[in-house]
This record gives sequence, C-alpha cells and structure tokens, in this order.
Amino acid sequence: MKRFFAYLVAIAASGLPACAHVGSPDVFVEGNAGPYKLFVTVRVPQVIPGIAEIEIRSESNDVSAIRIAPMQLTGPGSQYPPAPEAAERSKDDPQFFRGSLWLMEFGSLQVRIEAEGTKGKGLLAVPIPAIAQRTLPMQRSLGLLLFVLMIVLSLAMISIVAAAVREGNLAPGAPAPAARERRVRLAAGIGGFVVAAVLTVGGLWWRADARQYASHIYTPPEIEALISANGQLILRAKPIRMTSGNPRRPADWIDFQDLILDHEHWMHLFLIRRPGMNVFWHLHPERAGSGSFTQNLPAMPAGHYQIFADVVLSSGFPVTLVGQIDLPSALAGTPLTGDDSGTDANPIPSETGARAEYPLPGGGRMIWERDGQPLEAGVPLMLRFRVTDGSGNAAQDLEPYMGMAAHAAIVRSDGSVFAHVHPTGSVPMASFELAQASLPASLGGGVLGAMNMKQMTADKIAPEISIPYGFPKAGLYRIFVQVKRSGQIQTAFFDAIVK
Ligand SMILES: [Cu+2]
Repeated sequence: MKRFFAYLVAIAASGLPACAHVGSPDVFVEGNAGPYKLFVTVRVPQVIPGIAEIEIRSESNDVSAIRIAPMQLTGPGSQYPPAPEAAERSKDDPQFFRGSLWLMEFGSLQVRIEAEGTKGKGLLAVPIPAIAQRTLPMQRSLGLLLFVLMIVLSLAMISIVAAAVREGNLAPGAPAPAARERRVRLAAGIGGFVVAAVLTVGGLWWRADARQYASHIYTPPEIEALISANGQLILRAKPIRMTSGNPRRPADWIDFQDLILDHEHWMHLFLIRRPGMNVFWHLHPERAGSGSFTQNLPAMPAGHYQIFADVVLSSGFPVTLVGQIDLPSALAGTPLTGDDSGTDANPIPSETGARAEYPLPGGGRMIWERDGQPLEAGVPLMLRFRVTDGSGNAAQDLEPYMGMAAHAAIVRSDGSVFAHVHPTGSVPMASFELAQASLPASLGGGVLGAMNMKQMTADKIAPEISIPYGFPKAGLYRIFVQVKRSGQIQTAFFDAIVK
C-alpha cells in the first residue's frame, strides 16, 4: 500500500514542464468557407484526449451559424465527418463564434467548419497537428482524497472478510467462540494479502500507462548537420515513432522519406545565426535518400547557426526538425539560386509602438503597421506589413514568392519558439491544400478548394500583407518577413516584445 502511495506521488510529481516545443502549437488560419471569409484560431489541448478551443471571427456580418467537427485530415477517417456541433455566437460581437471539441487521437487531424448565412453554406477545413505537449499532474487534494478512500476501502474489505469468518454462521445474539480467533486472523491475513496484491498490480498498471503516455509527448525531432569538404550542407533525419493513441491503429515509424511537397519544396530550411539573429537564410535542400538532404550553402559568415527544417509528412502532419551547426570560419559558398534567399543584415528596428520600418535594398521600405496596442501572449492578431518603393509610395513590383504574397519566420530570442507563417496562417500550405481537397466538391472542396487559398498566381501582388498569428508566450521575438520584388527576394527584420 505504501508502494502504491509512492506511485501516486510519483505520478502526481511527473507533470513535466511544457517541453521546448518549436513553433507554437496553436493554429491560426485565415480562409474562405464558401462565400464567407473566416479568421480561425484553434487552441490545441496540451494533452490528448483533450479539448480544443476554437474561436472564429467572420469578416462579414452575414454569417448566422457556424458548426464545427473534428476528424482525420487524410485516410478513410477524412471521408466520414461526425455530426458537427454548433459554435456559440458571442452576444456582444455577432461576428465572433466560439466552440470546443474533444480531440481523441494524436496525429494529423482537421477541424471542419461549416458556415451558414444569407449567401448559403460554405465549408473550410483547418488542419490540426494533434500532439501531447505534457502530462497533466494530479491535483494534490484529489490525490490525497483518493489515498484516504483507498485506505478506508482496503481496511473495510479486510474487516468484512474477518467479520464473515467470525460471525457468518452464528445464531443471532450468540457470542463468537474463542476457538475461531485463529481462523479469523488467518482469513484477515489472506484478505490483506489479496488487497495488497490487487493494489500492487493496479500501481504497476498505472505506472506503465503513464510511461506509455509520456512516450507520446512530442519533442521536435533532431536533425544532424555537417558540412562536406566542398562546402555542401548535409542533413540527416533519424526515423521517429509516431502513434495515434488509438490501440486499433499501430504506431508508425516516420523515416522522413514519405513527404509531400510544400510550396514545391521537400524541405524549407532556416539557418539563423545565434545569438544575434542578424544572419538569416531560407533554403530548400534536395532529397538524398533515407532521410538525408543536401544543400549548397551561400557565402556565410562564421558563427553558430540554429537550424529549423520544415517538412510535411504524407499524412499532412507538419514537422519542424531542429539542429545546429558551427562555422568556424566564413564560408565562400555559392550564389543563391531559385527560391533560396536570406541576408546577412545589419539594421534591426525594435518595435516603436505604432510602427517599425525596415529599409529594403533599392531604397524601398517594409513597414510593420501596428495599432499601438502592446502585443500579448496567446492573443490572436493580424501582423500587417506594407511595402513602399524608393519614393515612399506603395510598391507596385511585388510578385508571388513560392506562390505566396509573403513568407515569415517568427523566432523567440532563446530559440524556444519557431513558426513559419504566411498570409493563410500558421499551417503549411501543403497541409492546408490537403484539408481543402478532403471537402466535398459541392461545398468548397476540389477545384473550389484550390481557389480557397490566398495563393497568388497573378503577376502583381498588393503591397499590403496580413498574416494571422498569435505569440505563444511572453518574450522577445524576431520576425523575418520575405517578399519578392522584380525577381529579387527581400528580407525584412522586426523585433517584437510580447507581454
Ligand atoms: Cu514560407
């Protein structure tokens, strides 16, 4: 029994701190549910099964009802949506809806959003990577209560056995013969042994279950990096084991071969020099088989670089691999090609309340439009940027960069948060496309779904960019915003203080 109490205490104490999770687990998406433009925030639960909180803001006031349902992103489970639940409309703000959903499984899920209003019905699918971020500790008071109940129940069990042996077949009112006392003690001893055995087995089961759950807690997988003699970066990702938490579906080994293209690339590799974070590269390595990737590096100054490597698994589940590499001396490198970009930048404007400006090559500027409000952790917002030309007018020379108006990387100063975001939000384009493709064609899926994205195919792009996001915790963040102007990729740096 003491041992069982020890297990209870061990379980109660094993509430791990929220692990260093790269990126931010919450999902922010701006997309169209048919004719309605929605800004969706999904607060993913820290444990699975757990409750996801969903907040939806409609841009227009003609949405009368919103229904939400969780389901798998890909595979057979993506074909059979469960009955959706109604999201509650805010009394103060009729364009704001809120709901919660149980997520029962780990892995690549989606929240299906059905909007209804004066223009009819529309569907939007928001991909959700469902992962366990921590083990929740047992509340102290609950643990104590359960322990007391366990003692009472155990003692009661033994005394029932003893009483049954002592008085079971006596006539009412007759005293128990003294000769039975030995049998009573023996029965109580056996009863005590059985109770202790049951508790021990229960304790072992509890501990095994907790261990198994702990093995599901997601930590960003590591990627090995080395530089070959000819200045090529070689990356190697070891297979990781991922489970759905559903006993009917076995765990999968992910070997980082089974990927899908995201913005036409297998991997988006970010190299950021620490601690200054003033050297930034966004590169696209080639696959070299069995979880290996190669990349020709540009001319890079010496230093310690943090690596964030984004890939999307065929299930639509996005993974950011982490690693580091040291450059003892500057690398001559090769000129950047294709979509590869980056800069060895100098000036970094800190946030100045209303707005911050970053000078771009060629005399233009990128301006971060702020509403003057302080940034708060956990609050969804639109990051708005404006690009001007050399004479201060709205830039007319923006082009799509890998199909998007802009790409941004958001990094916390200690490297504990990394998010690669776009005007569509915080989910990779590849996952978003898969999600829309899973919708029935009559309600926003298929071809309509492909048009659902804010993906740019036009030659010209408006110089105002808005990116939905929410900073996961307080701290100092750097935001790297990339646009393409007249064939040249430009990177702006901004600093943000989040309270
Ligand atoms: Cu991007």
